[in-house]
Amino acid sequence: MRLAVVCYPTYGGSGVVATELATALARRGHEVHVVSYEQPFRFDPSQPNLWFHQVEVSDYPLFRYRPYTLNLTNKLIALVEDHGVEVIHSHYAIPHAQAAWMAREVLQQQRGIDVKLACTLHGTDITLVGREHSFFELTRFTIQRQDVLTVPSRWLREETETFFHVGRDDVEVIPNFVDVERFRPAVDQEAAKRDLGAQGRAVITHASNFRPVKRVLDVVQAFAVLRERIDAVLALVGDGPDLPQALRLAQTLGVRDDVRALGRLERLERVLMASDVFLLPSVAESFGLAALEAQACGCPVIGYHAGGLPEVVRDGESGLLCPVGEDLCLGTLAADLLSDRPRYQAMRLAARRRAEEFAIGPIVDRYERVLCRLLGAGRTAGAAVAGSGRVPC
Ligand code: GMT
Repeated sequence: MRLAVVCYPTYGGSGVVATELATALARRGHEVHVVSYEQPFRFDPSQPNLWFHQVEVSDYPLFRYRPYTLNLTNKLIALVEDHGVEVIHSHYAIPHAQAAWMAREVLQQQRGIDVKLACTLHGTDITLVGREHSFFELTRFTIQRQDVLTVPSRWLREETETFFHVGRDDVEVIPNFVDVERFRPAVDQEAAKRDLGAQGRAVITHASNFRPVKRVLDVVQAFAVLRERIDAVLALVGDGPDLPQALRLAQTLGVRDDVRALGRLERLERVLMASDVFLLPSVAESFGLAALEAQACGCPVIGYHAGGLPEVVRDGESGLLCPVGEDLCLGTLAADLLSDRPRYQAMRLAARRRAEEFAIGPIVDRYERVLCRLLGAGRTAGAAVAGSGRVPC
């Protein structure tokens, strides 16, 4: 299969899923062209069968706002013409699904070429941005015109169905996945803590893009509650608009000296391996990839019973979920858990087991099947073609 993958290159779940899926499909012998305005985070340029195509954004004095979507559309048209791309897989609807649909229209009407469209909806494209009046109609129109739609959770499928009037049978749930070899419990957790300057202390971690949906202030409030009982450090990984306010709140609550703002990290697993608890109190998380990666490192997750998180974290088994907004509950449950070593150790094992259910291989199989199915009879995914390492599709 010759595939174009359109994604955001930034530090965040949709770009990570798109890039790792592209890499995995390239490893299986598919020809994969990743398209974005910058080379994505976690993209490996040395991987055979995998190419990156940068969208050059036009500048002209008349353009107060640069027309990225148009440049992207033209890039997709060129990729189909020059490389015989058969499927365009957009990650995050806006503006990728619109650009893919426009490219297909041009190709069909001007060249008589039929390209298939797949779109993976990731979260705020449906729950927030896509619902804005100025995006809604076009988002609804273009997602309805995709040949296949996938979402990472049943919860996001329901949101898509309710707000965008897409039939439940037209949306396939394919969860996020994790490389369980890369994200694994530390052989020596104390050594991992030493690297963070937190030897002998509990490490509480939060990783995100620090947007309002993540409720980062609740992370700090919860940490302050826990800190009254447990000697702990709060590791904040990533960056975003709410980080400065979170640090100010830590100052106000008297815990600023225990907070480490680590910024964007290439190797998140190093911090997760040192972590004792991962906090993710989002109000509408479609899945929570970071929570999955934390569990893969044997780190229980504490968050809110909201969005798709209960589909990732088994409440009471691999983590603990509180009612939305109850940051006192988050801090108290975390402190109780860390004070009960046998229960905590059992939860660490359960977290790892839960993550193994989302191991990359079988989930890439599902994407591969869905994409290959688009190419029609005789183009199904399956065992490698003898000797070539290539799949039939
Ligand atoms: O929706 C966003 O905030 C952006 C997006 C991203 O690019 O990080 O995150 C979403 O996609 C991830 C991958 O599918 C999911 O694991 C995240 O839960 C989801 N974020 C939200 O729904 C808030």
